[in-house]
Amino acid sequence: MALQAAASFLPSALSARKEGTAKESAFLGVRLADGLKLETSALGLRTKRVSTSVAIRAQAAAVSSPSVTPASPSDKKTLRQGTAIITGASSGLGLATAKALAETGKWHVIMGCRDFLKASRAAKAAGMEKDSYTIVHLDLASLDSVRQFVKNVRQLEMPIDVVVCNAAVYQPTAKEPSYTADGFEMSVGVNHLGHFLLARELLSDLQSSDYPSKRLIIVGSITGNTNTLAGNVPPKANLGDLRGLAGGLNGVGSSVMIDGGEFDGAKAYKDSKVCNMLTMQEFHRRYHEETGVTFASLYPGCIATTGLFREHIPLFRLLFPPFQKYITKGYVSEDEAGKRLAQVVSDPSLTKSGVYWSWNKNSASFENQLSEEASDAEKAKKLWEISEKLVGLA
Ligand code: LMG
Ligand code: NDP
Ligand code: PMR
Repeated sequence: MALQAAASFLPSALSARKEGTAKESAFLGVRLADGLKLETSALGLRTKRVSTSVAIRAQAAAVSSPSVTPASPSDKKTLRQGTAIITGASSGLGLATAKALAETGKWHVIMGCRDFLKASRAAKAAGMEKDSYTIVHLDLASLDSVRQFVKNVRQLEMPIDVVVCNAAVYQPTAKEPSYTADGFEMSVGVNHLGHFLLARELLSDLQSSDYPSKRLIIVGSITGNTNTLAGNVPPKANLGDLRGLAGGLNGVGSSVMIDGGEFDGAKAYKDSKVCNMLTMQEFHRRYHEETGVTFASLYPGCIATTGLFREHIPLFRLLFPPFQKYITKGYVSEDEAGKRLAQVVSDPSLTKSGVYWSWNKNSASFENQLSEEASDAEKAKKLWEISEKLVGLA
């Protein structure tokens, strides 16, 4: 695969040097041969200033402050460079967030991506400085890959201060389900179960970080929330009693849909987003006090131009951006959405845990209300327990 060939494209942030008898060095995430030494960029503090900043005019709980705070002299003395893992950073929101964070000089970004070459080209095209990021292979459609990713990230010997679960697939036109390596329906398998295992595995790393504000961010969406107009466009999210999930979502002994219904790709995506938002809250309930980690989710706005809609019909892809821009006014650019997520990663005022962030028309962040289902604590607990069985944690 591309990954094998990719070794020669290693960014300077991560150079792999063969030592002794090490024979091969398939790129990170594939395999690291014995004796392979990883050299990572020094995590020295940088002082480059942020070129742009989004003002947060906080409503509700948030306190007013600039989004990605420029380095100040006192920061220089006290705050080391942070390390943020972002899944699916090869395009769209993930890439824009990686860029926004890297540009501040305060963050080193570990890009967890399934396609190394694509990620490498995307980072270069976005103008990210070579030593501001490290690409590590991660295919969320395989639990083995997730476990391998965790091992590889640990071998980098960088602290893990923030984890952003951002990657997703959306299959609105699929007639038949497709499956992950472990046999789960793809949308829920990648968007929820892959991230669930990843987040659970990395929690101890977050806990042991000495960074002042450690965060686990899971990207949610308005379309999973039936208390909004967007969430009422059919098919609507609904997890039901989770009987399909409990049956393994494999289409063999059970339905491929969480609620036990017929396959519907658009619904599976929306269901997966409900899972993301429920998971964030369950993490908060179980671990916030014990670990000090901030758990949060967000709706970054409608980023109508991203690769998320790649499988939709061409007419949709043509009309969706102007529809969102001029009719719903819910549209945001990838850059703007990236700055929003970067705020949730690093803004000193957004440390509240268990929160779902949204932004108003003036790009001011506020704590938003989740739908009844997406804030159902009983369901969150059940989802957690079934999910941990499916990914082999219980
Ligand atoms: C499905 O179609 C697709 O089949 C599926 O593939 C997937 O994409 C899925 O949700 C995603 O959608 C839904 C389909 C049917 O909607 C359409 O896209 C049809 C478009 C029809 C266009 C109508 C005219 C709009 C104005 C013209 C603008 C031109 C640009 C068009 C661009 C199109 C891109 C979208 O959906 C329907 O059945 C249509 C009706 C949906 C209305 C839903 C609103 C219900 C509101 C109910 C009230 C809720 C109360 C909540 C209160 C909250 C208060 C805050
Ligand atoms: P994109 O398709 O641009 O980005 C999705 C990313 O996920 C890509 O980098 C993709 O990798 C990666 N990915 C997909 N499958 C896997 C996998 N199996 N393993 C690892 N990575 C994978 O979409 P967006 O940027 O729009 O989506 C990002 C997040 O934002 C998602 O969580 C989505 O639900 C959320 N969101 C998006 C909205 C929008 O309007 N676009 C609105 C609300 C939320 P590759 O590049 O290799 O395909
Ligand atoms: Mg929606 C205020 C109105 C609003 C917002 C913010 C969105 C966001 N959408 C809105 C309204 C409508 N949409 C209306 C009235 C319609 C019917 C015409 C409509 C349709 C529609 C479709 C077909 N919208 C869509 C689709 C998709 O395929 C997208 C989707 O559901 O992906 C799961 C989508 C979206 N609308 C949004 C957002 C943010 C999306 C996509 C991304 C996501 O939730 O992750």
